[in-house]
Amino acid sequence: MAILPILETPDPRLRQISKPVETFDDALRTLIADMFDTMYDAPGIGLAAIQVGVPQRVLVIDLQEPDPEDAEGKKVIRNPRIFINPVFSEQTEEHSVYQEGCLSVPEQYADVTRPAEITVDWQDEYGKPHRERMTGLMATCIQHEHDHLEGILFIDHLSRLKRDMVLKKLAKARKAA
Ligand code: GNR
Ligand code: NI
Repeated sequence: MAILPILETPDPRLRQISKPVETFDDALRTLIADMFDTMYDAPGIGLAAIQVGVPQRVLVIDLQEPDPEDAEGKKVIRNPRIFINPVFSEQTEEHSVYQEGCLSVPEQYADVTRPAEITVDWQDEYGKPHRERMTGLMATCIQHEHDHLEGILFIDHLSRLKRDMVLKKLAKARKAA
């Protein structure tokens, strides 16, 4: 178990293009376990390996909101998902708008428009291939995570004006901290 430091913008490592995973070994599975620890601790609903400084095409997602126990100590059932070397096809013309955030752009949120549905091919941690049609928040989240593999952040989808507003607010929040 290890909680890894999360890179934040404008760290240039976040702009790297991540490389396909070719070796499905114990080191990969340790990385994935550490990514889940880091994501749940943050807390967040997704994490790309490059956000912890590893430029490999590995994503983890758990759309269940984050605390394993809520205020009343009720257990939230976790649904951890692993996506290695994800590839998209058959995206819809229809788009959806979601207020996105990113652990690498801490505590800043903005509406992002993306295809509402998308088909994803990927491999699991043993290299086995999978395909699934993604909708709703999962479609949004996996597109946000896939962007990280290409060095793209959600703020890159905003107008320059909105992006500058977000970056200004981030700078102000950091100064106050
Ligand atoms: O925790 C996260 N929440 C979120 C909300 C809307 C759309 C995407 C996300 S992903 C984000 C965690 C993160 O930065 N993943 O890269
Ligand atoms: Ni992100």
